[in-house]
Amino acid sequence: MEKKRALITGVNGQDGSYLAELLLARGYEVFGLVRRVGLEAPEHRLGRLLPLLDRIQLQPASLESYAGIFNAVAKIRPDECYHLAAASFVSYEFDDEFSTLTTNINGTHYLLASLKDLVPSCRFYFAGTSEMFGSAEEMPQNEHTRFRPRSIYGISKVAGFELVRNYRERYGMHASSGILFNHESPRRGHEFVTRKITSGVARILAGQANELRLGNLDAERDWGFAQEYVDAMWRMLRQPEPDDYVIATGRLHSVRDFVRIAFASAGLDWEKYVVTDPNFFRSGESVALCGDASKARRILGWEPRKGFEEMVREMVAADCESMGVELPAAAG
Ligand code: G4F
Repeated sequence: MEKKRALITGVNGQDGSYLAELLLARGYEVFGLVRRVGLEAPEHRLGRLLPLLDRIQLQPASLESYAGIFNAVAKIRPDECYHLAAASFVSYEFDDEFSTLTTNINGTHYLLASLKDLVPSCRFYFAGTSEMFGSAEEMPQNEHTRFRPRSIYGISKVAGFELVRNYRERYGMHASSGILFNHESPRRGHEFVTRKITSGVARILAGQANELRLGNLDAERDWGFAQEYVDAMWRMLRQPEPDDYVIATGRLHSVRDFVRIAFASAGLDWEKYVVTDPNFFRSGESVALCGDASKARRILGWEPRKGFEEMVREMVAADCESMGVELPAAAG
């Protein structure tokens, strides 16, 4: 039997790399869209994919070019397409609003339009986010909660979400959106607070730093484990009908909780090292978002498994290992 062909945008990100592994393990032929520069220096730009490079096929294309996306889709003719690529750092300052909006909205639109014209039977997944809820009116948030985005990133994702819904309803495409709350792992980018903390702990243990500067320690997030979240994406495309699903743990933790567990797992007292720095506070950040994933549990049979503390410890251990520092045996 011919293998199913899956196209992943953002394949070199945290989620993309986990998803590529999952699809390979489930017998797919995996294609990844990357920027041309990524192919020039894969060891620097495609680090998370290095162990997979001989098993996936990379196609250079920019999400900013309709012709580039159209040609890539025409060449690959995927059975499933997972659209994960986006400018994804959250800021409430509206500092880079034009580029974030243009890339995120056009990229999604170009992809949907190309698939509709070339392979309308392709099943499509869109990476939505809890940032779409913004200053939500209810807690926890589910698929019926009104979107009130407060960041440009959130606005761009609401626009993408609406494009997906319209392509589904107008053209009958099997297009689904996951509304994913924060999800972390040892592959998380260093610009996000969780990885900043765990790599900071490893640097302190290695004697390369003596403090860690952070923003609001009282900020709360619903943090899950990324590898489990990509499985939810795959499950969405298995359903007979396309739909939208919240993916979350339903539990809130503060940045301070994360810090405390991370430092304790390395035998360190966090209060000696963590400095709060106004530069890392986000103005305009207010509501803590917490997801209700009961629809995903009921229909997809998906539920979060790894606990918060276990995930934090694993992230610290992975950063220590990659830096060649040993965790104290009795830490924790
Ligand atoms: O790790 P963060 O930067 O993630 P954020 O903003 O919640 O966004 C992530 O999750 C979203 C939901 O899935 C995605 F849409 C988005 O693409 C991204 O993946 O910040 C988490 C919290 C915030 O409340 C922030 O104010 O940590 C707080 N924080 C405190 N100190 C910090 C810091 N965040 C960062 N990045 N750096 C700090 O020093």
